Amino acid sequence: MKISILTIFPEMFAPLNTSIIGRAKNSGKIQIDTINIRDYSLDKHKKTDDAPFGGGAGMLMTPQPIADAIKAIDPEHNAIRIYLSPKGKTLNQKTVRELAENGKDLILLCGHYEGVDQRVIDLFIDQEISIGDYVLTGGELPAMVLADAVCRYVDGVLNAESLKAESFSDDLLEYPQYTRPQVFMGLEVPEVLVSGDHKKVDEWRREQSLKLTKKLRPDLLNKE
Ligand code: 4G1
Repeated sequence: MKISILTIFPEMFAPLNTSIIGRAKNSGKIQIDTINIRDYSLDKHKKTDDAPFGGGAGMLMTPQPIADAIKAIDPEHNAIRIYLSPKGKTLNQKTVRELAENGKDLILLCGHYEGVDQRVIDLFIDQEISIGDYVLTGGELPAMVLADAVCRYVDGVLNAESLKAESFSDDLLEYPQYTRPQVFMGLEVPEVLVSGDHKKVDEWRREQSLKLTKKLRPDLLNKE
Protein backbone atom coordinates (compact mmCIF):
# COMPACT_ATOMS: atom_id res chain seq x y z
CA MET A 1 0.00 0.00 0.00
CA LYS A 2 1.23 3.49 -0.84
CA ILE A 3 -0.08 6.57 0.97
CA SER A 4 0.89 9.98 -0.44
CA ILE A 5 0.33 12.87 1.94
CA LEU A 6 0.02 16.39 0.50
CA THR A 7 0.87 19.05 3.07
CA ILE A 8 2.64 22.37 3.53
CA PHE A 9 4.21 20.93 6.72
CA PRO A 10 5.84 17.59 5.77
CA GLU A 11 8.06 17.74 8.88
CA MET A 12 4.93 17.08 11.00
CA PHE A 13 4.95 13.46 9.80
CA ALA A 14 8.23 12.44 11.46
CA PRO A 15 6.37 10.34 14.09
CA LEU A 16 5.38 7.87 11.35
CA ASN A 17 9.04 6.75 11.29
CA THR A 18 8.63 5.34 14.82
CA SER A 19 7.30 2.12 16.32
CA ILE A 20 5.08 -0.25 14.31
CA ILE A 21 4.49 2.09 11.35
CA GLY A 22 8.19 3.01 11.20
CA ARG A 23 9.13 -0.67 11.10
CA ALA A 24 6.54 -1.37 8.37
CA LYS A 25 7.99 1.47 6.27
CA ASN A 26 11.59 0.26 6.74
CA SER A 27 10.68 -3.29 5.73
CA GLY A 28 8.86 -2.06 2.60
CA LYS A 29 5.44 -3.38 3.65
CA ILE A 30 3.99 0.11 3.32
CA GLN A 31 5.15 3.29 1.60
CA ILE A 32 4.25 6.69 3.06
CA ASP A 33 5.40 9.64 0.95
CA THR A 34 5.02 13.20 2.20
CA ILE A 35 4.77 15.70 -0.65
CA ASN A 36 5.42 19.36 0.04
CA ILE A 37 2.68 21.32 -1.73
CA ARG A 38 5.03 24.33 -1.77
CA ASP A 39 7.33 22.50 -4.22
CA TYR A 40 4.56 22.81 -6.84
CA SER A 41 3.89 26.53 -6.38
CA LEU A 42 4.49 28.51 -9.57
CA ASP A 43 4.45 31.77 -7.60
CA LYS A 44 7.78 33.63 -7.59
CA HIS A 45 7.83 33.51 -3.77
CA LYS A 46 6.46 29.91 -3.67
CA LYS A 47 3.31 31.17 -1.98
CA THR A 48 0.64 28.55 -1.20
CA ASP A 49 -2.06 30.72 0.43
CA ASP A 50 -4.12 33.82 -0.31
CA ALA A 51 -6.97 35.90 1.14
CA PRO A 52 -10.55 34.65 0.56
CA PHE A 53 -12.74 36.35 -2.08
CA GLY A 54 -15.58 38.11 -0.28
CA GLY A 55 -13.36 38.99 2.64
CA GLY A 56 -13.17 37.57 6.12
CA ALA A 57 -10.53 36.41 8.54
CA GLY A 58 -7.63 34.13 7.71
CA MET A 59 -6.06 32.68 4.61
CA LEU A 60 -6.98 29.91 2.20
CA MET A 61 -4.74 27.43 0.44
CA THR A 62 -4.54 28.45 -3.19
CA PRO A 63 -5.63 25.83 -5.79
CA GLN A 64 -2.71 25.85 -8.28
CA PRO A 65 0.00 24.11 -6.21
CA ILE A 66 -2.44 21.45 -4.89
CA ALA A 67 -3.88 20.76 -8.36
CA ASP A 68 -0.42 20.47 -9.94
CA ALA A 69 0.81 18.20 -7.12
CA ILE A 70 -2.15 15.82 -7.54
CA LYS A 71 -1.79 15.80 -11.35
CA ALA A 72 1.94 15.03 -10.98
CA ILE A 73 1.64 12.15 -8.49
CA ASP A 74 -1.60 10.56 -9.79
CA PRO A 75 -2.00 11.51 -13.48
CA GLU A 76 -4.39 8.64 -14.29
CA HIS A 77 -6.48 8.98 -11.12
CA ASN A 78 -5.67 5.50 -9.86
CA ALA A 79 -5.57 6.47 -6.18
CA ILE A 80 -8.42 7.30 -3.80
CA ARG A 81 -8.07 11.02 -3.15
CA ILE A 82 -9.18 11.99 0.35
CA TYR A 83 -9.46 15.48 1.88
CA LEU A 84 -9.31 15.39 5.68
CA SER A 85 -12.03 17.85 6.63
CA PRO A 86 -14.52 18.65 9.40
CA LYS A 87 -17.23 18.37 6.68
CA GLY A 88 -16.36 14.73 6.00
CA LYS A 89 -18.00 11.56 7.21
CA THR A 90 -16.64 10.67 10.65
CA LEU A 91 -13.97 7.99 10.44
CA ASN A 92 -14.81 4.57 11.90
CA GLN A 93 -13.25 1.11 11.79
CA LYS A 94 -15.51 -0.03 8.93
CA THR A 95 -14.21 2.79 6.71
CA VAL A 96 -10.63 2.03 7.81
CA ARG A 97 -11.05 -1.64 6.83
CA GLU A 98 -12.62 -0.75 3.47
CA LEU A 99 -9.78 1.64 2.61
CA ALA A 100 -7.18 -0.96 3.60
CA GLU A 101 -8.78 -3.83 1.69
CA ASN A 102 -9.69 -1.92 -1.46
CA GLY A 103 -6.17 -2.33 -2.86
CA LYS A 104 -5.89 1.22 -4.18
CA ASP A 105 -3.23 3.71 -3.15
CA LEU A 106 -4.37 6.69 -1.08
CA ILE A 107 -3.73 10.40 -1.47
CA LEU A 108 -4.40 12.39 1.71
CA LEU A 109 -4.76 16.16 1.33
CA CYS A 110 -4.18 18.19 4.50
CA GLY A 111 -5.77 21.61 4.82
CA HIS A 112 -4.25 24.39 6.90
CA TYR A 113 -5.36 27.92 7.90
CA GLU A 114 -9.04 28.20 6.82
CA GLY A 115 -8.76 25.21 4.46
CA VAL A 116 -8.54 24.88 0.68
CA ASP A 117 -10.24 26.61 -2.27
CA GLN A 118 -13.54 24.76 -2.92
CA ARG A 119 -12.59 24.11 -6.57
CA VAL A 120 -9.77 21.77 -5.49
CA ILE A 121 -12.38 19.66 -3.69
CA ASP A 122 -14.85 19.80 -6.60
CA LEU A 123 -12.23 18.90 -9.22
CA PHE A 124 -9.84 16.49 -7.49
CA ILE A 125 -11.27 14.95 -4.30
CA ASP A 126 -13.14 11.61 -4.09
CA GLN A 127 -14.04 11.58 -0.39
CA GLU A 128 -13.96 13.92 2.61
CA ILE A 129 -13.24 12.26 5.95
CA SER A 130 -13.27 13.79 9.44
CA ILE A 131 -11.72 12.27 12.56
CA GLY A 132 -14.16 14.01 14.91
CA ASP A 133 -15.83 17.18 16.08
CA TYR A 134 -13.29 19.61 17.48
CA VAL A 135 -11.27 22.50 16.04
CA LEU A 136 -7.70 21.82 14.83
CA THR A 137 -5.02 23.96 13.19
CA GLY A 138 -4.67 21.60 10.23
CA GLY A 139 -5.49 18.26 8.64
CA GLU A 140 -2.02 16.83 9.34
CA LEU A 141 -2.89 15.05 12.61
CA PRO A 142 -6.10 13.63 11.06
CA ALA A 143 -4.04 12.34 8.09
CA MET A 144 -1.66 10.64 10.52
CA VAL A 145 -4.58 9.08 12.38
CA LEU A 146 -6.03 7.70 9.13
CA ALA A 147 -2.63 6.44 7.88
CA ASP A 148 -1.92 4.71 11.21
CA ALA A 149 -5.35 3.04 11.33
CA VAL A 150 -5.21 1.84 7.69
CA CYS A 151 -1.59 0.56 7.82
CA ARG A 152 -2.41 -1.75 10.75
CA TYR A 153 -4.45 -3.85 8.29
CA VAL A 154 -1.68 -4.26 5.72
CA ASP A 155 -0.34 -7.85 5.62
CA GLY A 156 2.60 -8.35 7.97
CA VAL A 157 2.39 -4.97 9.74
CA LEU A 158 0.83 -6.49 12.87
CA ASN A 159 1.35 -10.05 14.00
CA ALA A 160 -1.54 -12.29 12.91
CA GLU A 161 -2.33 -12.99 16.58
CA SER A 162 -3.25 -9.38 17.38
CA LEU A 163 -5.51 -9.00 14.33
CA LYS A 164 -7.29 -12.29 15.12
CA ALA A 165 -7.91 -11.31 18.76
CA GLU A 166 -9.27 -7.99 17.50
CA SER A 167 -11.77 -9.53 15.08
CA PHE A 168 -12.88 -11.94 17.82
CA SER A 169 -13.69 -9.12 20.27
CA ASP A 170 -15.18 -7.02 17.43
CA ASP A 171 -16.93 -3.84 18.58
CA LEU A 172 -16.36 -4.50 22.30
CA LEU A 173 -14.13 -2.57 24.67
CA GLU A 174 -11.00 -4.28 25.92
CA TYR A 175 -11.16 -6.25 29.20
CA PRO A 176 -8.89 -5.04 32.06
CA GLN A 177 -5.31 -6.25 31.62
CA TYR A 178 -2.54 -6.92 34.12
CA THR A 179 1.16 -7.77 34.04
CA ARG A 180 3.80 -8.31 36.75
CA PRO A 181 3.97 -7.76 39.70
CA GLN A 182 1.02 -9.81 40.98
CA VAL A 183 0.49 -7.27 43.80
CA PHE A 184 1.05 -3.56 43.05
CA MET A 185 0.49 -0.88 45.74
CA GLY A 186 -1.79 -3.29 47.56
CA LEU A 187 -3.91 -4.17 44.51
CA GLU A 188 -3.97 -7.84 43.42
CA VAL A 189 -4.36 -9.26 39.92
CA PRO A 190 -7.80 -10.98 39.65
CA GLU A 191 -7.45 -14.60 40.85
CA VAL A 192 -8.83 -16.16 37.64
CA LEU A 193 -5.93 -14.74 35.56
CA VAL A 194 -3.34 -16.65 37.59
CA SER A 195 -5.46 -19.85 37.90
CA GLY A 196 -4.01 -21.44 34.75
CA ASP A 197 -7.57 -22.31 33.59
CA HIS A 198 -7.61 -20.90 30.04
CA LYS A 199 -11.31 -21.53 29.49
CA LYS A 200 -12.15 -19.64 32.70
CA VAL A 201 -9.81 -16.82 31.64
CA ASP A 202 -11.53 -16.51 28.23
CA GLU A 203 -14.98 -16.50 29.86
CA TRP A 204 -13.93 -13.84 32.41
CA ARG A 205 -12.48 -11.59 29.71
CA ARG A 206 -15.60 -11.87 27.50
CA GLU A 207 -17.82 -11.07 30.51
CA GLN A 208 -15.67 -8.05 31.48
CA SER A 209 -15.69 -6.76 27.89
CA LEU A 210 -19.47 -7.00 27.68
CA LYS A 211 -20.02 -5.40 31.11
CA LEU A 212 -17.67 -2.49 30.33
CA THR A 213 -19.17 -1.92 26.89
CA LYS A 214 -22.75 -1.90 28.29
CA LYS A 215 -21.73 0.60 30.96
CA LEU A 216 -19.39 2.92 29.05
CA ARG A 217 -20.26 2.57 25.34
CA PRO A 218 -23.75 1.04 24.92
CA ASP A 219 -23.82 2.59 21.44
CA LEU A 220 -21.20 0.03 20.32
CA LEU A 221 -23.60 -2.86 21.00
CA ASN A 222 -26.35 -1.59 18.67
CA LYS A 223 -24.39 -1.37 15.44
CA GLU A 224 -25.13 -2.77 11.90
C1 4G1 B 1 -15.48 24.01 11.84
C2 4G1 B 1 -11.23 18.45 12.97
C3 4G1 B 1 -14.12 24.09 11.66
C4 4G1 B 1 -10.64 19.46 12.23
C5 4G1 B 1 -16.02 23.00 12.65
C6 4G1 B 1 -11.28 17.16 12.52
C7 4G1 B 1 -13.81 22.17 13.05
C8 4G1 B 1 -9.76 17.23 9.33
C9 4G1 B 1 -10.16 17.87 10.49
C10 4G1 B 1 -13.29 23.18 12.26
C11 4G1 B 1 -10.09 19.19 10.97
C12 4G1 B 1 -15.19 22.08 13.25
C13 4G1 B 1 -10.75 16.88 11.27
C14 4G1 B 1 -11.81 23.22 12.09
C15 4G1 B 1 -9.50 20.31 10.16
C16 4G1 B 1 -9.07 23.66 7.69
C17 4G1 B 1 -7.71 23.40 8.26
C18 4G1 B 1 -10.00 22.88 8.52
C19 4G1 B 1 -7.91 22.97 9.69
C20 4G1 B 1 -9.38 22.82 9.93
C21 4G1 B 1 -15.73 20.98 14.09
C22 4G1 B 1 -9.86 23.99 10.77
N1 4G1 B 1 -10.69 15.71 10.60
N2 4G1 B 1 -9.71 21.57 10.60
N3 4G1 B 1 -11.30 23.93 11.05
O1 4G1 B 1 -11.09 22.58 12.82
O2 4G1 B 1 -8.89 20.07 9.13
O3 4G1 B 1 -10.11 15.92 9.45
